[in-house]
Amino acid sequence: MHSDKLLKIGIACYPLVGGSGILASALAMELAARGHDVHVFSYAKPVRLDTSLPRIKFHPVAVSKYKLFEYADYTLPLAVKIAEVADQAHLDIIHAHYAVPHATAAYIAKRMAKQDRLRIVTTLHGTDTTLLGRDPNYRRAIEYSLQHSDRVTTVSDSLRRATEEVFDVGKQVEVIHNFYTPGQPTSTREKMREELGVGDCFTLFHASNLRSVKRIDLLLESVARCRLRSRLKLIILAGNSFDSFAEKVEELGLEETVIVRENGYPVEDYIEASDLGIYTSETESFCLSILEGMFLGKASLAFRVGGIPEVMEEGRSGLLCEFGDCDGMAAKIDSLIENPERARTLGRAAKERAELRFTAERIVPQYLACYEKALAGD
Ligand code: GMT
Repeated sequence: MHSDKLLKIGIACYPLVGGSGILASALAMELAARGHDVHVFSYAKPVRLDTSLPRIKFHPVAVSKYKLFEYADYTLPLAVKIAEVADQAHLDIIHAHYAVPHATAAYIAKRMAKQDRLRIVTTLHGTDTTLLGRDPNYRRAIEYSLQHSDRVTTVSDSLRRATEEVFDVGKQVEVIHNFYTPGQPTSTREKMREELGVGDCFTLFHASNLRSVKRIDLLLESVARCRLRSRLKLIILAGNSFDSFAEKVEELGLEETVIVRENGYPVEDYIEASDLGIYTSETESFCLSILEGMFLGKASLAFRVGGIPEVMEEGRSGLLCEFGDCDGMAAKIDSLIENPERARTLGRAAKERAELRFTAERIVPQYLACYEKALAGD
């Protein structure tokens, strides 16, 4: 259990639509709502961070573009900004979300800061272990930064195991699952379905940054193999440009099936309009988007990779296929098109599970307890 002591917490994260920045922003706002002072560091305002809230201060990190630099450096300006704020605001904790470069910048800041109370908590989110952790150009720096973090957490047990395989962390790695607080949809299911033109088709949604680990090729293949494709739509909420997949959509004859919205917001409106989430990643430490759907009563169909089986229980609050089994995915979609009530039953169980296990009320105290252990030198 954590005490009621109010803390001064710095959070370094990415500002983009990726899950690590979204989780870090949600955590910042939840901590501020509980009375803590929260300082957020990034090169742009994180998309879901509401900086008008009391006790939230956003510190933009400016990157200088010197002619000598072929590649602009972000790690050092971030470290300098954290150290400055640590001194001025007497930060207790700097919480690095995604190790590269945040945990390294936090370590440099801690060494530079004029106060000696600053403690580092690093949360690994996924590819900082699974991709960069295996990259010889990064591995050693990440491992060093983890060894010099006071506490290290991962967002799933699967990622904890991967982390312990890849790095010698030198300390216990704690699992703190992700949480989500759904926003209110701003439209109705009927209006959104009309706007999207999905008619009475069974509607899938996929929300991601479309990076290569998301395997959009397998997503499109799975949908293309559905026998009942004429009764199906797929909404893709794309965090990045979808242009490079347009050819594949055409090649598979999916022009009438796939509806793309780049940076569609709020996600709640689109999820509400759909019937089932679909994820085909080759690696996924947690998959926050699946959780977003669960809170809105929508289950997902996904490949059995990484931490996804920790988020949903197969056959009860979601459906899984082995990685790469596009025929299996298509068969499951077809059976739900024929029996949409089954999708609704899965969705109700998904919501129940999300509300039981992955709320801010349940998860935020685990981060606070982690901060206190870091401060106590545990
Ligand atoms: O590691 C990444 O891919 C980055 C990160 C992001 O910013 O989107 O995604 C990871 O963190 C999310 C939040 O904890 C998890 O829900 C995602 O599963 C995870 N992505 C991967 O493991 C590929």
